[in-house]
Amino acid sequence: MSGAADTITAVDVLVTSPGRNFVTLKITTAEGLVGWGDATLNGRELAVASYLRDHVAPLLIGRDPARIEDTWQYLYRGVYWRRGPVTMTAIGAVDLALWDIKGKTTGQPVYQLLGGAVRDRVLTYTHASGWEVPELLDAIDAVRERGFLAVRAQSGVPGHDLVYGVTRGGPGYEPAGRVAAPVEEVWDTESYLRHAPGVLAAARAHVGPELRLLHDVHHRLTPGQAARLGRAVEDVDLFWLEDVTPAENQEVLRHVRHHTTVPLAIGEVFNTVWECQSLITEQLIDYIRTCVTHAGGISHLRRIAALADIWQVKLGPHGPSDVSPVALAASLHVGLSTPNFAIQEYMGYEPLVHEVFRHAWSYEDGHLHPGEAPGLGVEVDEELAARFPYEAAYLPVARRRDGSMTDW
Ligand code: EZ4
Ligand code: CO
Repeated sequence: MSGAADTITAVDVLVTSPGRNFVTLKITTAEGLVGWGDATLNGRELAVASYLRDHVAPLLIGRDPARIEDTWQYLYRGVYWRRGPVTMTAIGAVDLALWDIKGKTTGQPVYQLLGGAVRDRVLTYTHASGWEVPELLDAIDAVRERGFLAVRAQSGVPGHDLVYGVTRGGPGYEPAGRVAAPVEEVWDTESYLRHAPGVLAAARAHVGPELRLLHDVHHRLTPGQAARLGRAVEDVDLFWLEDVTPAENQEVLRHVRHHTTVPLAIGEVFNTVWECQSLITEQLIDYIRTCVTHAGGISHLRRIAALADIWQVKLGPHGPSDVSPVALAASLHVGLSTPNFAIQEYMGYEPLVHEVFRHAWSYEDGHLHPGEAPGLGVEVDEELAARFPYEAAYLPVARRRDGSMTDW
């Protein structure tokens, strides 16, 4: 490594769709180092690709890649408008790529640069779903056989054709379908509220006390309904109940908290520490779900973790199929080196995704490890990626039985 500062010489954006869309940032330096970042924003991929290509790439050429924090501040404060998923995902991608380069410059895996490991491996959870309870229990057994110690359980709801997190038979669940416009689902909250506690109780009775069970409500309830559901599932001993209400109005969580002791997890759609602030400092949640991609990268996720640590809130980052293997790697480097990290969501990827993104991270016995490769430990096969161009894909929308829009 030379003492002279390296400079950024090229910034490229790859949009590839090996089964689903991913936006990947590639930063190249004068010394020939390459850093990778994930810029995938599910259903709005091309907005971030344009933001990076048209507004960020020209500003990065000639900069010192070692100045990660200064570049973060430059892109965050410099934009004036601040925050928002498109801006923060773009900044997150740059941040990841620069940490990747710093790791490669120093020959260290990123977790070593973050202070080193505070644990040997990172606990992870995956998804199990079945339309009917017996199918769900089979799905839970299948993931237990793969060694998982924590499972998110989702089922169908009577009177519905489509439900978040579940497919009827068929292949694995993928929220964003390759469609020209969003699929429309009909959603009946009262029916869900009558059905879900029994499903979760059946899951607990089936697995016994040890397995960690999680459930995602996906922003569908009012505060009163959330409080009722929390009470109704208290005996299930959930690891967490996720996104019980939409979290734009965070005051309402006080009501939920007052009525139930069920552990609450929120934040996969948050982009900055400022959206987490009152939920954390008022101890209205137990787990903060911010994703390393959508919340400004490693540098900003660490800031959120540091605030959360003071208030005994733990990190449980988002990790569905739309968070690429590059971002998953980054989340694992944070997880291995952050004391108040609790659990990493890992939905898994189609085989082709593992070929396009060759990664040092690995799964074993219910845990993930980022590996020992310098940097983030993911290399992108650009030739293979180029064979799968972008395909329009959207998350569904949901309507009530009267046809009005509701939260998805
Ligand atoms: O709906 O990633 O906890 N996981 C989730 C995901 C999200 C999708 C949105 O892009 O809620 O399935
Ligand atoms: Co979720």
